[in-house]
Parts: sequence; C-alpha cells; structure tokens
Amino acid sequence: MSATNSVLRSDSNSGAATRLDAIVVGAGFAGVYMVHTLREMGRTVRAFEAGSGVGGTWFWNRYPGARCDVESMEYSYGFSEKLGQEWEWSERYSPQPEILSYINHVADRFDLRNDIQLNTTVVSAIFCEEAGDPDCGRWRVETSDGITWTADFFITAVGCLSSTNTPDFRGLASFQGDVYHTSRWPHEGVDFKGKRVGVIGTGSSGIQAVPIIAKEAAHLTVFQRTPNFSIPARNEPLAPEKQAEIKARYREVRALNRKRFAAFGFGWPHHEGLTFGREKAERRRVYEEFWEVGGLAYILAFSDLLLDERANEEAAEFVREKIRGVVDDPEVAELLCPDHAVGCKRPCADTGYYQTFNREDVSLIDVSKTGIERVGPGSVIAGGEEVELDCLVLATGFDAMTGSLEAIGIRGRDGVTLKEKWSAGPMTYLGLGSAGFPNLFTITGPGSPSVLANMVTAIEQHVEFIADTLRYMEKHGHALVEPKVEAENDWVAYVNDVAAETIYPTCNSWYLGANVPGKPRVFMPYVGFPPYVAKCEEIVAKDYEGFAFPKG
Ligand code: NA7
Repeated sequence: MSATNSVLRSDSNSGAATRLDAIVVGAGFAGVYMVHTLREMGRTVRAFEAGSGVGGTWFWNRYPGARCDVESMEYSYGFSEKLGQEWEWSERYSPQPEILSYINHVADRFDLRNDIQLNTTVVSAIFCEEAGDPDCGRWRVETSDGITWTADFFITAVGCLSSTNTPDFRGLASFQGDVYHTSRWPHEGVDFKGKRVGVIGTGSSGIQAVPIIAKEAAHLTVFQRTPNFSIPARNEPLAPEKQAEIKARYREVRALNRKRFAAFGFGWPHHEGLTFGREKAERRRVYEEFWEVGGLAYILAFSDLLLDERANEEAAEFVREKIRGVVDDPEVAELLCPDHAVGCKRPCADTGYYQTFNREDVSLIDVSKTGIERVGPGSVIAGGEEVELDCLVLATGFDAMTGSLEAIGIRGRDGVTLKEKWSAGPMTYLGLGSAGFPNLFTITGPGSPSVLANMVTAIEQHVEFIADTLRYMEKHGHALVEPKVEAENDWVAYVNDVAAETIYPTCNSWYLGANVPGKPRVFMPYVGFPPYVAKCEEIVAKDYEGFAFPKG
C-alpha cells in the first residue's frame, strides 16, 4: 500500500503488468484532486482519462453557451488557499472555456500530468480473490491501450453527467445533415450560418444553447418533450472588488460551503421562513427578490419550497407568470410553462431563453404526445409536423449517475459486475462504495449528495474521506475495506425516505433515471449536503461504522 511497495510501476507503458497503489478513472475535478491527494500521501497513482485533455464534463460539453449554473467563486477548489487567491474569474457564472483553463492550470500548478494518462479508457476492472493468484486482494485493470495494471485501490472519478444519452430515434442514421450531441461537441465549433437547425431537448444544455444558435441559424426549431423552469442567470462581469471581498473571507466561506447549500450568499437574500408564514404580498416580494438575484437561488426562496407541494406550486406559478410576461405568443408561452414542481427537475439558469421564442426565425414544437416520430434524410417528423432541417442538435442529456460506472466493466467478489448488482437500482453505502467490491471507491457515486450540492465541494469532501480511510487502514493494518450489506441496505432505504419527504420524486427527471428508457426508477442523489457531511463525520468517529475491514 505504501509508495515503496509499488516499485514495478512503469511510465513507459511497456506492456508489463504495472503495479500501483491506486488507479483513478477520469481526470475531471474529481480525478485531478484525487491524484493530487494520493501523491501528497506518497502513494503511487495513475488516472486514466478517455478524453484528450483533463476537465471531464468541461472538456466534453463545449456547446454554444455552455456555462456553469453555480457561481464561479464557489465552483472552484477549496483545498489550496493559494490556488484560490491567485486565480481570477472573469464572470459571475463561468463559461466552459474558462473552467477548462482553470482545471488545466490546476493540473500544471500541482504537476499532475505525469500521473494522468489521456486518450485511454478502462476496459475492465476485476477484483482478484483467487488464493494463489499473485494479485489476490488487488484490482486487475485493463486499459484500452492493451496494458494490464494492478492496484490496491480502484477509485472512480467519472462524474455524474458523462455517459451521453442518445435516444434511438427512428431513422436517425438516415439523416443526411450533421448531427451533434451537446456533450460531444466538435472542438473546432460549428458554423450554423444560413442553416435550418433543429434542437431536441430543453434541459440545461438546450436552454443555454438555443439563444446562441438562434442568433446564427437561418431558422431554429426547438423540439420540446417537457418544458423546464428557467430563471434568468443575470450573468455579468465579476467586479474585482467583489472578487477581492470574497477572497478576503475565503477560509470562512469554504468552511461554510460544507454547512450550507450555497455558502456565499453574496447578493443572495436569505430567508429561513416557511412560505405561508407570510402574507401573500410579502411572498410575492420575496419571489421577485429571488427572481432579480437570478439563477438557482430561486428554489431556496423559502425553506419549504422543495418540501411542501402547495408552497412549491405558488413559487412555480410565479415563474409561469414571468414566462407569460416575456413570450409574446400566448400559445407558445403556455407550451413553455412546466406543470411539474419547480426544482423537481434541475432548474436552468439562462440568458435570454424565453425571449428567443419571440424571434420570427424560431419555432417551438411540442412533442410531449407524439415523441420524435421519425427522422428522415432531411427532416424530423414530430408533433404532427414534418420540419425540414440541415442539422440536428441532440441536447438529450445523460445516462446520469450510473451510466459511466456501469460501463466500466467492474467485477467484484464472485465475479459479479456492478451492473448486475445494480440491475434494480444503484446499491451503495454513502455513495462511496458497494458491498462485494472491496477497495472500490466511487467519488460522488449514487446515494451521495453530488449533483444536489456544489459538485466541487462534494468532490473534495469525498476525496478527503477516501484519503482519511486509506490512512486509517494503514494505521490499523487493514488491507481491505468494503461496506457491510446491512449498512448499505439501510443507507439506500434512508436515501429514498429522505427524498420521499421532498418534491423531487414527483416528476420525471434524470435524478430518478426517468429520462433513459428501461432504467430503474430510483431516486439517486442524497438530498442534503450538510447532514451528509455530519453523517460521514459520525461514521468516522465510530471507527467507520458500516464498513468492514475483511482479512484478504
Ligand atoms: P437533461 O436535463 O437531461 O435534458 C435533456 C432534454 O432532452 C430534456 O428536455 C428531455 O426531455 C429531452 N429528451 C431526452 N430524451 C428525449 C427523447 N427521446 N425525445 C425527446 N426529448 C428527449 O440534460 P442536459 O444536458 O440539458 O442537462 C443535464 C444537466 O447538466 C443539467 O441538469 C445541469 O445539471 C447540467 P424530458 O425532460 O426527459 O422529457
């Protein structure tokens, strides 16, 4: 387990089995910090990344308008005070290229590139348990370059939104024009000038891309299965004084990050109260205040907004009124008004989305009843219409939270794959590991807050939990760790019970796997980052309650 054990590591990739302390899958925010942390601990580690660069989601999602919906000053690492102080963000919400530059800067600044192998996927990862196998008690990992590696620990850092969801639209292969998926956008960009463009999907990616594509294209048609709530982002340049003010309080703010959903609250109003504890006029003033602040803050306008359906409906109706106020054509406005609870699907933060539908050269087609019926060589047939198109943009999202993990080919005890074990929905303890898969850690795995928290903060908490666990194991002479079955079952039930207290399970969302046909309908993220952190701390204080440390 220590660095000195790992003398067989080869940087030359000569083809010989290569022995490491840990293998990490992915080099986005999670993989990069995991590699850094393990190296600081003196462990040997190699991360394998399918992309030709680091950055994960920010490497792949290069569609026009791609931007983070968490504020820049918050969507960054907190582990290094110096890093935080020296990096300057230019806008309130960072555009994708800036976040990609940041993570590249981190890889260089901490000299991590030698331990990150790009353009490489993990083909299989098998936990060896045969007595007599020289790798018994270790992971044997095969990569796409034909090399077999072994490691004590196998750590996934694959992100929650990385496995692309490309629906099997009838006739898609016959389409003669170009087809793009928002999460696999060409690096050289796309020129839509003079083109008739169709966008399928109105989640965050579609909602960010639509206003920009509309400005360029000859005509844009948006195919909408379900409207989503979108709050104006009110993005703006980040004033140097504001940045300096936050940096002066960085330490305090980073600590707050783990205690509150949104630590900064710079410019965010903060109300503890329940919706109906106030007069109607006062409630409207609060919604208006949050609307003006912009972005995801809106779903925190009142503390029961995600808990009480009646409270939620009032806040949702306020947004519908705003949509009706912006969109000129009342029929189009009605189509754009969601009828689910606000926040049930992740809301979007947009720049000019609803206004785009006032353009003469933009049409909206409701496919809620028909779906996409067929794609022809030069058209899409949906909603009872045939629309002629030169190019098609699929903004159809991801096989979220489990897709990338199940694709890796992870095999634990008795040869069982993670995919088999999770066939009725993901089974994890704390979202960090799964019984029967010793020394496997899943950073921001299903069952942890992940996408319902600030992802970077959630990642840091998980990486540090894993690092502490490795230290604990070394101190106590444990070679293996895995969740106990009972603890895992209880955790999964608890995650579902917590979600059942909220509005989250009341609509079809990727949180539930409802966007992917055939996927088990299970609410995957744990609702509540601060209680989760407290729970993890309690478990550690009780000598890793719920984890077993089996003897080889
Ligand atoms: P999302 O939020 O999953 O959005 C995907 C969109 O594509 C959504 O409107 C879907 O409609 C639509 N979709 C998916 N499959 C189909 C089919 N078969 N036919 C028609 N329309 C379809 O993905 P994004 O990439 O926009 O955003 C993901 C997250 O990234 C986002 O939440 C932020 O956290 C960042 P549906 O709503 O399922 O009816």
